[in-house]
Amino acid sequence: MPASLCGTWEILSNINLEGYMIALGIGLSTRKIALKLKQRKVIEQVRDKYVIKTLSTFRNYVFSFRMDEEFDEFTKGLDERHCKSVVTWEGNRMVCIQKGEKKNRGWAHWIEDDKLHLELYCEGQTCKQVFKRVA
Ligand code: 1AG
Repeated sequence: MPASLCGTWEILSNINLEGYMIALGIGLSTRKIALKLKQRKVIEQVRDKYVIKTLSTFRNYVFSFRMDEEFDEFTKGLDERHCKSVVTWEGNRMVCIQKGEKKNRGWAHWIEDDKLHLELYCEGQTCKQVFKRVA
């Protein structure tokens, strides 16, 4: 079982969120706001169900899933698209593939040096975020 991703995490670095948002078709004014946000990530697990919350003063994005089970994801408050998503473990990485209108879309979370890492990718753009544990 990989190191637990569960807990509350605060963002330390955020590389190429701009490119990722452009790939998702997010407009300029929303991108400007989004770039300034201090994101928090709260990851919870009850039995086989995970809840991942991305929190900010502007918007929150919350969803839940079971490992290895495809689910309908609606990226409410983000790019507002519907995806068929599935999350699996690949070694120590929690990997999500988001099938939908946007090609080559997904993300991966893992722990490295006690930090939570996240890569978000869409149509050739990758955003890389690192979080420190706060609880
Ligand atoms: C995600 O995390 C995305 C979480 O699924 C949000 C991260 C970055 C913003 C993504 C796209 C930008 C779209 C619109 C900008 C508008 C608002 C920004 C609000 C940001 C806080 C919600 C993957 C994984 C599981 O951690 O969630």
